[in-house]
Amino acid sequence: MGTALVYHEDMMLSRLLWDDPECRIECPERLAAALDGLRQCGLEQRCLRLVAREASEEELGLVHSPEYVALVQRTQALSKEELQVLSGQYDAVYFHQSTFHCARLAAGAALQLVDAVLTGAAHNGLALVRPPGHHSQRAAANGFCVFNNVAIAAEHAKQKHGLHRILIVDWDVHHGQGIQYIFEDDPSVLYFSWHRYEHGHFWPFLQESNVDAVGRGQGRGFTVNLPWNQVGMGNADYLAAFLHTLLPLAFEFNPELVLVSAGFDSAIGDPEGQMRATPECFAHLTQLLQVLANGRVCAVLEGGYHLESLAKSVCMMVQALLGDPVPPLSGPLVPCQSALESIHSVRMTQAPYWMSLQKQDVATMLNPGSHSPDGTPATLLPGGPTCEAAATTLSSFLDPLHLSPIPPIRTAVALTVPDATLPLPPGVLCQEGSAPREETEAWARLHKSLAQDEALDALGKLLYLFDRILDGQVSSGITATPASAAEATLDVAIRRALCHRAQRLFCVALGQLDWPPDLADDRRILWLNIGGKEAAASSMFHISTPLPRTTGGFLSCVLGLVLPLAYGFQPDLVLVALGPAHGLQNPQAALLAAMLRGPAGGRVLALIGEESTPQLASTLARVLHGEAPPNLGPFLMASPEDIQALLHLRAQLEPRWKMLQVAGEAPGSGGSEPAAQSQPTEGPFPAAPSGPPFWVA
Ligand code: X5A
Ligand code: ZN
Repeated sequence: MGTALVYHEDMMLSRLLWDDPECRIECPERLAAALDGLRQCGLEQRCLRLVAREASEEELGLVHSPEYVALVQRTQALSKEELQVLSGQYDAVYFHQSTFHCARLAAGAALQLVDAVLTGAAHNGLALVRPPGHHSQRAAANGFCVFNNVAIAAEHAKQKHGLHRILIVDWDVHHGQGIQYIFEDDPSVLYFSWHRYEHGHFWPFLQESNVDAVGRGQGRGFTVNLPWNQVGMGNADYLAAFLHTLLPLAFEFNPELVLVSAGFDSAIGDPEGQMRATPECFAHLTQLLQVLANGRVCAVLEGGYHLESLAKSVCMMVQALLGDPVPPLSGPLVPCQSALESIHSVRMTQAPYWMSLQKQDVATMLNPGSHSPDGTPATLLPGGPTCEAAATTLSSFLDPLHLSPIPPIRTAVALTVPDATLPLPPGVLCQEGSAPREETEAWARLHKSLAQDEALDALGKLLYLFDRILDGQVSSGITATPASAAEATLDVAIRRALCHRAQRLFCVALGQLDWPPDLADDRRILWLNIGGKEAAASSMFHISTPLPRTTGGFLSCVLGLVLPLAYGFQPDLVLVALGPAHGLQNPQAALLAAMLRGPAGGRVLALIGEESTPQLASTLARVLHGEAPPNLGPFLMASPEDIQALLHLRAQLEPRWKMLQVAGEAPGSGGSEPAAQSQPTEGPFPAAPSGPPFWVA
């Protein structure tokens, strides 16, 4: 079991035989670059390599008309001149004598990948293919695409594997109108696409790429379009789109399989997209999708025309699929106004179809003054340089093609009573060591509750594990402490990290845990208590919210509060502490831990109560190690109180934590400075001590 990589070198055979500036970019070197990148990073070798097969005529017929398949088949025997004439009948398409063979391999690769994942031969995977597929339609080639690889794979998953809910995430920078048309009335396929749109002025210039195309008939609400109306969208915009539009719907939909139309023309440097998301962003997007469908994520290459950007982005995605910790995102994570306008309009347009969006945007609804007389929302801000990121050279994001160092140990479990029967996945280390007695005792003197033997033992283990995380030997860990000493142990952990030059520490404290009062003004610590009596923020760095009682409420809390705070803070390290009376079910704790791997580059320490079940330790170990969290169970809408709590906190915290925003700011509301320059309103983070980041040994 692992990550499948499906490929066939014959897919490099097709190429443009005449001059056509529009089609020139879809070249064989794209596949070579992606594959070379994977080899250079040592990632290809770690995958289960599968040789692509050709899709059969019957399989192509799942989506395409027999006449169209026959037409493409006949192109094998055409002369160059005839190929050029036929190509001219479609929009942005070229045929080559090898096109039929390549396109059948591309569709076959997608099918093989889905078969591997649905039969359990692989956890997840990537099909490296060309030609791409998402623009092609029942009886038409379009936009370099001949057969609709992802649509065929989805239909196959339904018909041959009996699936009922498939999510397609299309992060290519173009609208996959082909996929949209094929599934527009099908409620078993949820299609999400973001795309460069520029109010309809970008290829393929379709009205149905806009946000108001939501599907037809039974399929209404199962097409989700997020049009980008400006170029220059970056990491924060993509993340915000996932957290505030795609993921709430995806959890509610509860897919059995996730297919990704993985185009990397949405990455920085791409001539088509003109966007700014860095390759690391695709690792994060992948990680976020891996919490769905029990981790069954099948990605199929679509576009991506800047060879280095493509190669690096593919590496990042595969790294995430393999379960490695992924590099944190750099740069200020502040979504731009235009992105927020798009996100807001998706939420408004889709709200009638999705419980998870209902009543959630009340506080951030535009005030009446910003509506035009006919009641339609006015554009929030005039066009402007809101998406212009600070001048940074492209090469600094792409060069060199190597991966950041990954700790030799991904996950360690340090329990005071090592339990040999604890079901741990292979590769998880059972840590025996403890910190030196004198050191442990010195820390223990800070708190009475740490004096008793069990607490002291637990502290010694925690300190030892924590130091290995801080040294970069271990990526993530789980440790246990007696409930009576939980708060004190957490307090020591925080101080230990600060001594170790951690600049930013995100503490998610569940249940009855209070934070160290003397650190109240220390902005190196962002403290979030889940399970408090009421939603309250005594400062921008000390936040408390009740534990939501339903799955829907819990998901809104994670996607709408915890992760926006975590990504916005960009911590060096995340501490998740399950304190007394935390009230979390194991699947909830697992989801939280899994999703918190992203913001701090995989550096997560989970602190649990000694009396919690071995299942909890085991579940946390699995997700921190990269496995998918278990399903949360049936989706139940958030209660009005939970929705209120979130709205209340969002309103209070948005001025400082911009990733919480789900709508653009109204003109004149004071916060309309250009996104890239906006600095934390409470001043910069404490000055960094000189020297390398603390986790570099
Ligand atoms: C798969 C893909 C783009 C076509 C652009 C035509 N197609 N101008 O990225
Ligand atoms: Zn594209």
